[in-house]
Amino acid sequence: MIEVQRMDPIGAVITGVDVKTMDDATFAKIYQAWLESNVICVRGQDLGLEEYLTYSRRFGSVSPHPSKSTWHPDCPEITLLGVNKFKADGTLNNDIYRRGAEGFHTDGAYDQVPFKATQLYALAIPSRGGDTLFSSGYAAYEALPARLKNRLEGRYGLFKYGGRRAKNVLLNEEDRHEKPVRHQLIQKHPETGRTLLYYDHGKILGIEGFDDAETEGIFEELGAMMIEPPCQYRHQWQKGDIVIWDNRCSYHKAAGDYPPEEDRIHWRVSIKDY
Ligand SMILES: O=C(O)CCC(=O)C(=O)O
Ligand SMILES: [Fe+2]
Repeated sequence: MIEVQRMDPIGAVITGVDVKTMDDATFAKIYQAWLESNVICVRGQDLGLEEYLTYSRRFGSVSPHPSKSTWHPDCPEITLLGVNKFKADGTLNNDIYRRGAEGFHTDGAYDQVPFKATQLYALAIPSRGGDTLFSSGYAAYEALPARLKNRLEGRYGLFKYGGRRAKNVLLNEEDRHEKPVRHQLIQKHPETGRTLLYYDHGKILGIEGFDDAETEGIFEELGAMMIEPPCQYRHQWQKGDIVIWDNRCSYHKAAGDYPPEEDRIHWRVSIKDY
């Protein structure tokens, strides 16, 4: 029997299901829990590549990540996290080891249609550290001072992979020159209808309609809140966990703190709407 344990204020942990054989009514409960909780974990799964893709496609279409160098060699729709962590000279490659650990962010903001969801399946988990931290975009909106809410309402941010620091080493050279895209900073979630702040300090380049000094001031205010928003759910991984988060209304970051000599490996998929 499916059991959904809701965390407060966000997150849910689901047990008692096998995603390979689950019926539509059970999946509907999972999808609903995901919409309501921003991020959910389905525990105790044992999946091959195709089984993982089949389950992922229940949420939407699986789309290859622009970082081609980290694609699974047999399957471009799956990105490998934590693989090839050491360089040829034996030193730690921090772009792999600390991927996603630089700050709270939302995946795919550099895309005209950002990823609706990101899902990770845990194949190997270190003995300590390596958690993933989450924070809600609804809570971020609610926490904004009224003055900022008013200034940002109807405004568009410009976003690009790597942002102002042009941190794009995981991209091949030919993929580094995409144009910035525009996203409204205050949005309504397309499924829940709730208002949220859409922001990514590591990907935003500017805000339309504000001069450089005004934009910088807003970045500073938002950045102070968004680089370290309160972590509202901290996922401690178990092997066999599938975690999916809603990029439309949440921020996340990797803790980036596990013993580097140990394995921490995930299959990661990026999901868009059908
Ligand atoms: O490895 C993690 O915990 C999360 C990394 C990340 O930011 C991502 O996969 O989008
Ligand atoms: Fe991420």
